[in-house]
Amino acid sequence: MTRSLLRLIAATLFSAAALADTVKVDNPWVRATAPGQKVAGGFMTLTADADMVLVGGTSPASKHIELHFMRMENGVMEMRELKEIPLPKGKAVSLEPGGLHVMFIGLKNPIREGQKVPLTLSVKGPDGKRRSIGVEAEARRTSVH
Ligand SMILES: [Cu+2]
Repeated sequence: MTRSLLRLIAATLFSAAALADTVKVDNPWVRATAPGQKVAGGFMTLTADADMVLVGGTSPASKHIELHFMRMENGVMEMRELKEIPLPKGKAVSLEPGGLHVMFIGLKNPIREGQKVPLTLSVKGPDGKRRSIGVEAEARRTSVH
């Protein structure tokens, strides 16, 4: 297939998705890494205009994207993988340090402060169909976990 044809198909898919149920993504960012670090947390606020579910994602920056939940339990950090994160209609769901987040697993390169990291979120709509949402997460350095 030619490159322009692929682009045309992509444009058609995206415009079709724009007419359907969507998820607004606010303030997407990713934590800049320390030397040798192979994972990084990604954060944002998601607001769906229908009952949807975040089911995963992909990024050229890492081998995998996982959905995680983190909390402090008796002074011990507990982090576990979630299969999905519900996005109830009209409710802002915050992915933030110390709670829900996306995890970039197996980083191919260090993430430097100020860098834009592409991320494609996969969400499932009320019809059970999956949609892709492209996001650019800005890398920030912060000491807060
Ligand atoms: Cu995590």
